[in-house]
Amino acid sequence: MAILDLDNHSSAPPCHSHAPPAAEQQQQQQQHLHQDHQFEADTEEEEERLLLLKGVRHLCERRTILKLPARYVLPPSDRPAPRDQTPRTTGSLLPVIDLARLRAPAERAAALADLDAACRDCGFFQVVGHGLDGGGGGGMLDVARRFFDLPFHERARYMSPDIRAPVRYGTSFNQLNDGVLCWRDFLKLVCDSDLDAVVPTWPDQPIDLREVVSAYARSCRRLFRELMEAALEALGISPGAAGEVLAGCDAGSQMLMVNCFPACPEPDLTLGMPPHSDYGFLTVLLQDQVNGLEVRHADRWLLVEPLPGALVVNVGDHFEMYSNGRYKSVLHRVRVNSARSRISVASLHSLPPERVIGPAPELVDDEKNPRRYMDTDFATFLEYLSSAEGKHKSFLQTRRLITR
Ligand SMILES: O=C(O)CCC(=O)C(=O)O
Repeated sequence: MAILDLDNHSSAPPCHSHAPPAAEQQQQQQQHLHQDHQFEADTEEEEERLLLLKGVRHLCERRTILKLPARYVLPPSDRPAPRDQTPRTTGSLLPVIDLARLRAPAERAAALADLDAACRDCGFFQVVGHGLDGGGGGGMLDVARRFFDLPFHERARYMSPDIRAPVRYGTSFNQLNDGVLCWRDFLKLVCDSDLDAVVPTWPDQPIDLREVVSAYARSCRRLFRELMEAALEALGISPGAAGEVLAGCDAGSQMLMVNCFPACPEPDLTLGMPPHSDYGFLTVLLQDQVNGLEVRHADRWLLVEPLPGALVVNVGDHFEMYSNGRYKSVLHRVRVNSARSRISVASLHSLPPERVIGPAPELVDDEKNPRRYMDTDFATFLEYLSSAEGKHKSFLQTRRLITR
């Protein structure tokens, strides 16, 4: 869940609804670096620590790294298995959902059954026929790559110690809790149903970033809406109740996590992202052709082979709770490699942050389907993130009433 900082994943757009007006936010962002002297060090040790806080890209730009710094080295039990021993998702392991079939009246029932099976068995699927601009987000990946290629001082304008900042450049997973750092830098962009209000606070370099990313965010929101409508139908939710959830989706939260995983000198000792599940209803993931995403399935890690033009979609914690456990929010992680840098963009979607989420009443009955989860809200999630429990990266576990 992308639990991470509120950033990462995790989630529901942090406190977006309480964000200060755009100009004020921009001013605040620019003040962060100058104000708090967060990068000034008195000792060599401190200098080293601060260097790592500036992110993996900066580290690789400043030094030739032949050996992984100790802060990134995972204990042996948490390391990824060597690549040649990791099973890959080919064929039916990661189901492919064709939106064209969902849209064709004669094929919809069969496509809904496939979607239902994917959400129950795997929690992950790939979507083709989505019609997103650029054949699946090519423009988005390109502008993301150019953003991470900017000189550090440009990226650093968006660094902030405030994990709730709606625009934030950062590194690792959850800087608050990570004992071992992750080999990842990210740009978090909280989106809103009123996107026009937030776009002026986003980075102004590269010059086309705001235009390309906002178009991509809108496409993801439409795709999320369409998939939710289909999944609610597949679950058998009545039109009235489904309509209420869909209205919540329209006004709901969206967060883009733009991830960069630079090439890593010792990739088998670390991870780009540790095992986590996502906080919202659905996540739409765009990745370049460099693999790295691994999904937990049948007690092993499967490496997801990118399918050209496809988007990867996964069920998040909220959907598992809402479906009373029928749909699965599955652990996933990202491994890195020594040859190529990888870019991915996760779009995390949920209902508005103030909404309480719990099992749909029509999916609960005392005999066969007892309620499996407590109700939850965003405030509870924030508490979890800052607690010791937040180290385990599975908020969902803390909401379970029945563990089976
Ligand atoms: O990069 C990926 O493949 C996954 C990213 C992810 O899990 C996240 O941003 O939450």
